Amino acid sequence: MPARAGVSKMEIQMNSIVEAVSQHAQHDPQRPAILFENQTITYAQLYRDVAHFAQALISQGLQPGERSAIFLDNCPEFIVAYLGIQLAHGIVVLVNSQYRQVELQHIMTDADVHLCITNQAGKEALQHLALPALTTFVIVNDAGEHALEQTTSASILFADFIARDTHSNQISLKMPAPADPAVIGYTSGTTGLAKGALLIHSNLTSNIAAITTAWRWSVNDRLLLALPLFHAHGLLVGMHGTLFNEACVILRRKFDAVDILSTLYNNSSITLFFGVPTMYIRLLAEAARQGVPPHPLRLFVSGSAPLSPQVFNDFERIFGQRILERYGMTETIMNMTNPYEGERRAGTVGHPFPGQEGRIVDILTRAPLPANAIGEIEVRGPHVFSGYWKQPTATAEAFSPDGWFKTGDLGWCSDDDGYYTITGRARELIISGGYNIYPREIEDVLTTHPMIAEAAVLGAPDPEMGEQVVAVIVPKEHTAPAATEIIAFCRERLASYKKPRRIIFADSLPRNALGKVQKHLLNTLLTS
Ligand code: MCA
Ligand code: AMP
Repeated sequence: MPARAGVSKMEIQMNSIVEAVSQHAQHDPQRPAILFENQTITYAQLYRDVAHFAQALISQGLQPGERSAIFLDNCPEFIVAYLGIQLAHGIVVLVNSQYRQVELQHIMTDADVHLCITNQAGKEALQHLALPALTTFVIVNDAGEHALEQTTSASILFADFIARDTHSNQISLKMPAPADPAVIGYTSGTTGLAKGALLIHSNLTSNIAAITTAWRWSVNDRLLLALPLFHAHGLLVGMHGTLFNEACVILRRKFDAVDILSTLYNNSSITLFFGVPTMYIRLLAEAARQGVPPHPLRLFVSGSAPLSPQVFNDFERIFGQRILERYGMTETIMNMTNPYEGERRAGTVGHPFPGQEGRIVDILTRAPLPANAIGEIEVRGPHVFSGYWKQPTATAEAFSPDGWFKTGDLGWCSDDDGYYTITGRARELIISGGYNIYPREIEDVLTTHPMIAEAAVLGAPDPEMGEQVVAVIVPKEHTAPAATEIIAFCRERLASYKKPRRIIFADSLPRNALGKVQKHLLNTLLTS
């Protein structure tokens, strides 16, 4: 069982992140946990709000295992709601704040969400959909006084929700158990409909304990966090690591290279920064523009997408530090990491975290492969999720008979020192700026357009985002809609980052004898 850094393992037990926060609040109540804009939130304040949020949910009728969604950009209320739902024994559903009609309709229905913590704009987007089960909105007022609305039974301001019923503060709270369900992260799939990956509390605590050991996270660390909290990277690594270790996070609403660079330059208390490769590319460009590199940090970490050796080397040259690249997934949180001490090797993701395993298997026979051979990466350990929400068949297909999780990523493991290198993907997936985009989801939307007969979506290299979305369109009856109209059509229905950056018109799509589109043949269109 994970223990707090610097405190005897016998003395303290943490079966969940919320239990860690509760213990830190007792141990050092005035220690700052979250710095956000002009607010400093201590561990005591954080736990008090979390407890009130949990009590308000229970008095509202929340049942153990019931799902509540968070559809918000980064803010302290996100953390309070996240931990409060877990303390009330509910399950948190994470929703990317850019999601629109198609994603929102699917996730809220699939997870059977009754209560959503969001802002006024988010509530309006959700109210336009057919979601009869979603009856309660807790509204974070992030747009100033003008956004204040009347409290009703269906809609209550966040501040009123945690303060509204002094009697509910008497409700006694019980910490979640290690095997209790904690959070569902939706991750898209080949079917076009996202699947909910259900993580239990012990997945979260075991993984953050492994990360703590590997990266030497301690109470003295201060993380500058501009990753979105609605994905695993920002929440289950950045925020969890901070709260687990009684450390401090400087939380940003969103990433802005100018702000990050000047904060790193001016604030020497920061020890950690985590980002996706696009963020490092932007920081390098901004450092070149300003001509001033920041002070060195204890650790810069990159993940969610491949970090090119070029960016790795440029960063070392300009910032004087080697980025630590690691590899993760929503279903497993963190899988592999370059060493903290020892060689951080460009283009590799290092070794499995302590207490976790990795192997390479043949993609067809599923037999383990010898070192240096390319195959599919499989992982095993206490960090691996318990299954896809309400999808027993997909869950069974995702695991080998002896419990290895099939990541869908291709790679190899070196025979001399066991470093893993990711070489590609066994599944069709575009990663743009650290966001996963499944072509099928966009193709399904495109083919609902009245003037489009067929559509195929593929990824093309992009110097800043890594990859970008390209759509090949076969119009109906020779009258093609304008490319701008096709892009607007996608943007209205899906998160804006999924919209095609480029549209290519074609007379037909190349198909094999079984009728499957041969995307490798379409790749030639990208260069023409
Ligand atoms: C924003 N836009 C994008 C992307 N982000 N387009 C393509 N790819 C993107 N990633 C578009 C918006 O749709 C919008 O278009 C315009 O850019 C401006 O939006 P804005 O929000 O201002 O963009 P930004 O702030 O510049 O965002 C770039 C970003 C962001 C900071 C790199 O994409 C980001 O935070 N990425 C990190 C994602 C992440 O945390 N992934 C982890 C998941 P328009 O104006 O036309 O509407 S993977 C994971 O969790 C696993 C466990 C792991 O291994 O980490
Ligand atoms: P998600 O499903 O959003 O959690 O994204 C997980 C996927 O991101 C993995 O399956 C990989 O394809 C990719 N990924 C994460 N970290 C890395 C990395 N360091 N290098 C290459 N791909 C990565």
